Amino acid sequence: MPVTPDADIEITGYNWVPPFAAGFVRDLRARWFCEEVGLPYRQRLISVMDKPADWRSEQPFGQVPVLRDGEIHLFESGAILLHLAEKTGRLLPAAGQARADVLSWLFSAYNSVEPVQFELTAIEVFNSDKEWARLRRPEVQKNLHKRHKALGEALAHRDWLGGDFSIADIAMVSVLRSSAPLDALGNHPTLTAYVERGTARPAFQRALADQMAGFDDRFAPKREKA
Ligand SMILES: N[C@@H](CCC(=O)N[C@@H](CS)C(=O)NCC(=O)O)C(=O)O
Repeated sequence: MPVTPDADIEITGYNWVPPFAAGFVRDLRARWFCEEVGLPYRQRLISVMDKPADWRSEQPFGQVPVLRDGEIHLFESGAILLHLAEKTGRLLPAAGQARADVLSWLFSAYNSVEPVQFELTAIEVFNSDKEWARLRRPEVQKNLHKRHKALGEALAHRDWLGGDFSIADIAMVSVLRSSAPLDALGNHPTLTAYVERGTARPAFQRALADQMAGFDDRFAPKREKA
């Protein structure tokens, strides 16, 4: 139900991405929220290679996702999750320590885990053959292991970061699952189980299926004939 052509909420994603990115584009985080709470949204799928001319007026860094909610417009998937949670009163406790916990973990996904993981991605996926990558790799692996260890300890006796499932888990599971190509969770069974728990949720599965259904190879860049 959430993908609904005349819905008030519009989520912008891509109409095609290279295979390594399919299923990981960050509009998935907003779609996942909508699926969890049954909030209808329409999708706007743009070209990653040929974005609308004025796209930076909607997303200053030229990226996705962007959310439109009537007159309101937001970029940054974390801000979008927060907006949707506040709008619906779901997946974010209303007040007190419970709310503070969810906000803290939400920001930690974006500020304390994703950047370290991204540094390792830059090394392993995009620059693995470079000399600087060989020199930098051990330090980054150590830093990421420390973050994962701390997170594993926080999750040792609970299923979800804030107690109940929340927007912090949408963000953190999304960040951690994108480390799969790095094989970085191998030493952290608690985190592997957490990611499995999150991605087994029917709402995640529906959101993923809808993102994948939006990719169309007809929009792939045409290769020059050799
Ligand atoms: N911090 C941003 C990151 C957005 C982002 O990295 N978007 C990627 C897709 S997941 C993108 O549009 N990449 C294509 C580009 O930068 O041109 C968020 O969480 O929304």
